[in-house]
Amino acid sequence: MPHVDARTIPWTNDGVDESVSLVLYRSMVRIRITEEGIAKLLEQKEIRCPTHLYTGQEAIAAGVCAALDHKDYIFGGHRSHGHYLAKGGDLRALMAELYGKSTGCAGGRGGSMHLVAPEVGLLGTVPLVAATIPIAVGAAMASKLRADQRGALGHPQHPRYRQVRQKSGQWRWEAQLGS
Ligand SMILES: Cc1ncc(C[n+]2csc(CCOP(=O)(O)OP(=O)(O)O)c2C)c(N)n1
Repeated sequence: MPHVDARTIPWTNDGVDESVSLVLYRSMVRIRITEEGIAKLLEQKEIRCPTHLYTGQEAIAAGVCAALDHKDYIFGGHRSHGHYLAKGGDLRALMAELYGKSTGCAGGRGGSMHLVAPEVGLLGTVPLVAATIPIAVGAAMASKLRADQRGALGHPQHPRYRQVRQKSGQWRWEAQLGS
């Protein structure tokens, strides 16, 4: 799946360039088809780990990940198959993780809610609600200190979000806190 760098997208009042729309659409369809396949496997009890599907939210992950630079960091919550795929995570490693295989993205130890793909900037998904907000701020802070210009995107779900947002603003770290 080619990565779209949003800074090169010719945005106009009429929408986006057709080739960009196609890439975004493919990203959304890829997530939907994957989720539908996983839903069947769950029904058949082939996959047994606790799983939260991303069906219906594909546009968010596809659009947000397209707006990020390839090296930027993202984090996810308990429902993050879409973020993993849209950021460029390997599909086979995702499926292997759901099956609990050692070839899974987290070595088969994490399952659906503990995905990781550092090679594409997904540093982890954490099912504790809002836990990734302070972690994303930390990753942004580390990037700032290294001066390697990576952004970090966390997942607000909680009042703690406001508290960390204040800290983030106060320290001027480049963390984006979006859904
Ligand atoms: C700190 C913490 N408290 C409670 C839970 C239990 N819990 C799991 S999912 C969830 C709701 C999350 O809602 P939302 O962020 O809107 O995501 P959705 O599942 O609706 O996509 C809760 C409260 C948790 N995982 N972590």
